[in-house]
Amino acid sequence: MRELFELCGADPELVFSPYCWRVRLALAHKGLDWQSRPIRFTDKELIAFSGQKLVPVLSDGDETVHDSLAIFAYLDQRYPQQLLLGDTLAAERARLVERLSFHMVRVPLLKMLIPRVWQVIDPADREYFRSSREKALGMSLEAFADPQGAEQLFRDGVAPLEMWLRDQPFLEGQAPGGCDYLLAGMLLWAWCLGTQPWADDSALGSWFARILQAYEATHGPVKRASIHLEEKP
Ligand SMILES: N[C@@H](CCC(=O)N[C@@H](CS)C(=O)NCC(=O)O)C(=O)O
Repeated sequence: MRELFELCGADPELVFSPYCWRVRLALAHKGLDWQSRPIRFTDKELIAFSGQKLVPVLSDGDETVHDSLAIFAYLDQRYPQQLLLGDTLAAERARLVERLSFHMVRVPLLKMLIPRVWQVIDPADREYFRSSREKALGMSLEAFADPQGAEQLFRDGVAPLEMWLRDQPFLEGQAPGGCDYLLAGMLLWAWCLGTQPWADDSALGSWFARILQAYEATHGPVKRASIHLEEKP
């Protein structure tokens, strides 16, 4: 059996982690099915078998793999159809895209999404979420969150991608590959949390719609949160 341990909100059907979405998209790309095992931030005992504390964790028969990019590499090695990363050189390029997406897209989105994450997580997770994120950020959630300012940061971060996608339908060319899913996972984070800081009629918006449509065609509609932001962290 193939199981994907992934982060959920108070509603177990609301899975919103960008890293877990990368893996869902990668599994769909390979035509592989899986059982979702939604876990909350503090359900660490459910992934203790992986020897670490973060999701995604893929359990595939006797194999356990964590970390989205490591899971891409594992899937290519175990299921060579429809490669995600390809040869060593392509895998190194994907690592570069992963790092760039972390700084150029994840940081603006985090500034935008913190109040939304706060809304959807189980209230029992909130103390852990606050203390772990404040430790990592070196400041309070209130000082870091900046939903309005983050929109400009996001636009600046994705500007090179917008130009790239005006010339071709996917980051990887005529068909989607690993780099598309590394990035699309980040955007699905925003999407699932009920927001969309890109325009439908932008090249990025059309690209995202193509990836989402392909996923939904085989796996059904993606669950989105409807959020009223009166309750702040
Ligand atoms: N580099 C890892 C990052 C994994 C990661 O940060 N996962 C987050 C989900 S958004 C997590 O498990 N957070 C739980 C926690 O912070 O305790 C990957 O690409 O999979």
